[in-house]
Amino acid sequence: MTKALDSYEIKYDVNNRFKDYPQHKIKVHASPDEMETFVRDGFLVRRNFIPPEWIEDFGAALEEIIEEDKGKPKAEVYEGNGLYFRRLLERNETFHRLIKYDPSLTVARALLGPQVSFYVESRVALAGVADAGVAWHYHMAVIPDPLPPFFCYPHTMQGLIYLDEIGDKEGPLSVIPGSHIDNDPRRDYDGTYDTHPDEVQLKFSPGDCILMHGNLWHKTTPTAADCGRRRLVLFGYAPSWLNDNTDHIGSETDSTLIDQLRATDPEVDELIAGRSLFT
Ligand SMILES: O=C(O)CCC(=O)C(=O)O
Ligand SMILES: [Fe+2]
Repeated sequence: MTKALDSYEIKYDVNNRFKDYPQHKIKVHASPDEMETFVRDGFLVRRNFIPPEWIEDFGAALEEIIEEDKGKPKAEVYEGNGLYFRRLLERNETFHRLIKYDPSLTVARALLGPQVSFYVESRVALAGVADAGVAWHYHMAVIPDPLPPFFCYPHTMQGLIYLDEIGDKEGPLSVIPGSHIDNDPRRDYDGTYDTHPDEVQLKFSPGDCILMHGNLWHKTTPTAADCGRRRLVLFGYAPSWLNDNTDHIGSETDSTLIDQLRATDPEVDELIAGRSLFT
């Protein structure tokens, strides 16, 4: 019997004359079988995804960020859920370790293509706070009805790294396998904690990760009153060409000409900045 492959190689040729038709060789950190499962089910669980010392380092970096955000007017504190922290690559260089982290980057490139963009965020639910959770949802709530002829299905990949033990009290994560590829994502359980007949409940140890498609339906079970803290590093990839911006070329400007408009008009913000989960 031959041993199953735990990695494989993809060679992408890209049709870009201006970059001399680049070739991207990717050693995918997953077996072909695992990738097939990911494509079908919409997720892949990775135990011990990060080196043990990173758990502590990410936790320490998060502690600093939690402190920095205390009392800030735009700090994200959600009753019945927890705290969120965005743009962590800009806030602490400890998270830069994830930028070229092959166990996730190569999987993202195998799923989305060689050119992907990347971000890191965090969700924290505090110890001893009951009923903190996230009801059924999916991340790419952007599918219009009717579907435009050239609609670009929101294929993205996200990763959730847990820094704490997630047992019954801390609220396991539930996912619905296969729910990421349905073009009609309106469901009667949207925004509820209802039990779903197909849900798979997952518990985690520090350093574990779930990689998932951005449109996989998931929820957490709300926390118990005697729960431990529940810290999560959330990261994600999208095709880098989606937000077709040219910020990195041409002469530089520190103009703030558009900033006020963006701050006061969500439509302008979306037109300029792209990613918009909640509009
Ligand atoms: O905390 C978790 O396990 C999941 C959180 C989540 O799904 C989210 O914040 O979008
Ligand atoms: Fe989520």
